[in-house]
Amino acid sequence: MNSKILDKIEIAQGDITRCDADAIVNAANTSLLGGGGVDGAIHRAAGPELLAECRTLGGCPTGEARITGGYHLVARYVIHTVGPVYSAKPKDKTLLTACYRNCLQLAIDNGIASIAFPAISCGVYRYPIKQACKIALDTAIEFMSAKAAIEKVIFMLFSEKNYRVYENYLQSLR
Ligand code: AR6
Repeated sequence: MNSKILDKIEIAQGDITRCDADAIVNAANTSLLGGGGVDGAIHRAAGPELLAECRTLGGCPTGEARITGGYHLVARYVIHTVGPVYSAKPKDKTLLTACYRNCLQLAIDNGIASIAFPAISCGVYRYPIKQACKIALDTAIEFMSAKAAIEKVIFMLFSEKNYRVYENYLQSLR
């Protein structure tokens, strides 16, 4: 494994709304009009201006991503993506991979050097954390191996259990 790529990845535990990356990723739903979990936390921290901008976007299909301002967040941008509701079918992996890829591509398109991801689909949408972690890290590594523009990808896990899953998987790649 290319250690220079792995050095661009950071695993952290905490609240993504406090993260000082250029962009934080929101695990949204197809309406982009807010919800619970990390989506609710991001909208609360960013303020009502975020919802106002989201209303202009007309939603987002599962697997795709959209970008808005960060408003009252430390992060300048929010990249909203819609993960799959876990169904134990092969399309889950295809869609979750697309979420990570599309967020990273939007970051490059907008000159974003650092981006923080939550564990997309691993809450209300019930994606098993070990499978989702492998998809998240493998996709980020593959993407950064092909395109060098992103300097830092942070995976911000809310729970200690999920943090350890990511740490263990990253260690296994070193
Ligand atoms: N910072 C980082 N991670 C968080 C935070 C936070 N502040 N809060 C929760 N998490 P979820 P999903 C973790 O349910 O499964 C919403 O209602 C959480 O522990 O937020 O993609 C949307 O509107 C979990 O590991 O997102 C959709 O309807 C992870 O973030 C639906 O939920 C994702 O959990 C999306 O479901």
